[in-house]
Amino acid sequence: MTKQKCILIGVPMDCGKRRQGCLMGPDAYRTAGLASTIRDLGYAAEDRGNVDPGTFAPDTNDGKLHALNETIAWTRNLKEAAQAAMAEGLPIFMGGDHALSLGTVAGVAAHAARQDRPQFVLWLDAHPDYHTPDTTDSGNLHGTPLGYLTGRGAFDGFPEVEVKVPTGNVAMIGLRSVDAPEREAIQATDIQVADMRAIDENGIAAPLRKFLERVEAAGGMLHVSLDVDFLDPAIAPAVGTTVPGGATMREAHLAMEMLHDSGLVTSLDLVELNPFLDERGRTASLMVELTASLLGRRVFDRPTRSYS
Ligand code: 5AB
Ligand code: MN
Ligand code: MN
Ligand code: MN
Repeated sequence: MTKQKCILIGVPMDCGKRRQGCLMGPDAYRTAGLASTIRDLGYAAEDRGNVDPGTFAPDTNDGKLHALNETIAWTRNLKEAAQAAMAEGLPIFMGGDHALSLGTVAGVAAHAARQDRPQFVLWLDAHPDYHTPDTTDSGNLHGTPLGYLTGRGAFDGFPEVEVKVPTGNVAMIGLRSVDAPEREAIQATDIQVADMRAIDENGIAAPLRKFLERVEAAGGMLHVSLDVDFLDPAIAPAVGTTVPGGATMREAHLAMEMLHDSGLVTSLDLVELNPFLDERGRTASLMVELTASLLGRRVFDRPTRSYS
């Protein structure tokens, strides 16, 4: 990865689900020293403060979908903020719940299209977040971003996704909680999936290497969306949707180290951190450490790996 400028963007978005607390995420990352950690690795890092959703009609929440108007408002503003930040460096979105990816990925994909480059998305998560407003049972829109971004189903009221992410450009790694409508839909696509069973059998390097080879061969831009619940709750308790049996500390660091060595990552979401549920900041600190690995912190230098 060339040492470009990292643009830190706080996204105190908390409306993608009912349990509150993710709005404290951006300040937890600041407190855990994300910017200085990045600078210590030799990058420039600018903290641009927080994005806001602007004005929106109050949500009555009498329908199935929770905080629909607010989520749409965030999506609009985030899409713009993401597209603008891509012209300047490597944006790191400090969330905020995973509904923020509705906007951030739409924005980075729009930027990629302008560069005539395909957008790839790596989803590190216990969940596929592949619902649509129709298929979601919970009505929590943090479970829908990949449905929206790939053009699955109707997202009434949301900005139109002019530049969809082709399902063949998506990899989901870490899955262990998949709802029935998501499973059926995923199986009908060419999304690359590595659930925890596959990781147990083959390790995390094999599916990631395969995906990175495809990104590199296509000359793609790579967005990484890192959900705290990708990690095992024993090492990352600060998330509302814990699912046991997640990635270990070393699996997660290895994935980040491989992402760094690939030189392919162009944008990053850090999502679902709920500092209210943390234990003395350990989850926030772990997410900062993982970001450091993704940006090149290492024990010894290794030759940069080519994936083509
Ligand atoms: B997260 C669930 N599939 O739709 C739903 O944390 C969970 O961003 C979604 O991955 C989890 O509510 C969303 C049961
Ligand atoms: Mn998620
Ligand atoms: Mn999740
Ligand atoms: Mn979650």
